[in-house]
Amino acid sequence: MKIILANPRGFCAGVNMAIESLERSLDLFGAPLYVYHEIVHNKHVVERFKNRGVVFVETLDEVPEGSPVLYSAHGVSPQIRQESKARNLKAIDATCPLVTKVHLEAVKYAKLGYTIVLIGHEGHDEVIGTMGEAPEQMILVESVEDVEALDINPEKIAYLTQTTLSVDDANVIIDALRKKFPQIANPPKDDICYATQNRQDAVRKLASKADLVLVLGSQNSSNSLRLAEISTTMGVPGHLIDGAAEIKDEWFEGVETVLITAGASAPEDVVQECISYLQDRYGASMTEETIREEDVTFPLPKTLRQLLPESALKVVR
Ligand code: 2E7
Ligand code: F3S
Repeated sequence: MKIILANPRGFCAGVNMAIESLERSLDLFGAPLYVYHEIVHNKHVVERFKNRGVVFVETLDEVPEGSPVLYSAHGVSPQIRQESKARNLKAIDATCPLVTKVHLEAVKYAKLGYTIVLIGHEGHDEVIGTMGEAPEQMILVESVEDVEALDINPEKIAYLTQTTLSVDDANVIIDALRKKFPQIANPPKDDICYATQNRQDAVRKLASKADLVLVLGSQNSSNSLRLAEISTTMGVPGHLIDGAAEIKDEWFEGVETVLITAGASAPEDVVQECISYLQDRYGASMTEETIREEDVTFPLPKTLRQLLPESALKVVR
């Protein structure tokens, strides 16, 4: 058996920054430390932090008045920021800057009186946060059918997207929007982030060389789900797994080449664990294929930088 290891895979700049923010906050404040929503959508990351005294909450009233609270990488709505202020919480905002960019676009279009169509997945943390920027002026669409059902004034209309969508699926919806509203506005640069695009491009390019694709990531990770979907759509079965323990022997009948990749929230150690498993069980050999270099880093949140000594500050890779 041959393993092709996809690159880029795994942690993106936003995840590195969010995890580093939580590490530094734990050093500074100690446990228990509260985080609003899962810091990233990965079972291992969340479990490891839980074991160190991090408490993940779904509502702010679970956080004791006056305590520090971290916002997850997926961002929060202005309503959450207000509630946090009212409870006197010390907010540390680990929102990915590429999500903040979408929030700012929503605010800009809303101020100009636009109706904003957000392409995204209902109930996802990021979508809830972004919709909160202009709830009266935003409409969520998930499909072409949703676009067809839109009944809005086409004069001033713009679209934005969730950062982790399938590029291909989003383009189909954008085409439908453009057909229905030819004058629809959109930001100069894509909202689907560089990390999402690169991980998808790698699967699109490499899956055709494989008989099976293993995607490391959790079931609630939108970007990871998209990677498994893309390979399956290409006719190469894609399985989204949290780790080697979920690998099933029956997947490997007649399989000569396995592509392994990981979503933006999946730690590298679980990737390596899968490789070791396949090497031990099937004597697999491995080659890594890099389709693009990534060199993106984000600084720690300002509130955290102000609390840390100068010597502890470094740009997070
Ligand atoms: C933040 C954002 O945590 P994830 O699995 O999140 P998704 O959005 O894919 O469910 O991955 C990292 C990440 C991606 N997007 C974090 Cl807005
Ligand atoms: Fe940010 Fe994209 Fe990662 S939005 S958190 S860089 S997957």
